[in-house]
Amino acid sequence: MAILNILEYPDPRLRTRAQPVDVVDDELRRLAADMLETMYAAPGIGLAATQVDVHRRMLVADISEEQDTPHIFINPEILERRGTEVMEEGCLSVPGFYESVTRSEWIRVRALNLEGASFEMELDGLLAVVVQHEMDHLEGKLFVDYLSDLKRQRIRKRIEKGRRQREPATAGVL
Ligand code: K1U
Ligand code: ZN
Repeated sequence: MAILNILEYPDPRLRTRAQPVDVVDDELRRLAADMLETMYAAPGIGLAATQVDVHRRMLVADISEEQDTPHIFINPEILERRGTEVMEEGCLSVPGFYESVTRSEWIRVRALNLEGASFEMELDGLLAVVVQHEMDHLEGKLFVDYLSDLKRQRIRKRIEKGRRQREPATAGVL
């Protein structure tokens, strides 16, 4: 297994719409294992393939404290949704920022599992929020898109400033 690089906002590759998975094969199963390892190491409670620069419709999630209840959704679709709730969200691609986002409170999702079999699952609470957040990633959408332009610009500037400070000073070396 491997820990994959997570793209950071405002990387334009995060805006790519992921393509449906045609075949669930060993390569996809390896990617799912690598995504779970990457999510657990981060640490995070969800990860979409888009965030590791693979533009296929797959997401992983695990909200358990013990990191022992992984969920994998391939080609996920929301069949039904009910209610709304506001929850504070974070994102491994927008590190260090947490903001309130309104999502559906309850969803019924259909997806494929790692054997390529279709399943349906009813979700509520944090897992429903995480799955909706990850499904947005597969559409090239980020939680910062729900914020005001001002808030989004502030977050973008702080992330870019942090990146500049972490980068080695190469200016003037040539
Ligand atoms: O970047 C991502 O998509 C992962 C993201 C998922 C998420 C969290 C909260 C609300 C909606 C979606 C994260 O995992 S951010 C990190 C985080 O929330 C967390 C990390 C460790 C323990 C508990 C939470
Ligand atoms: Zn995210």
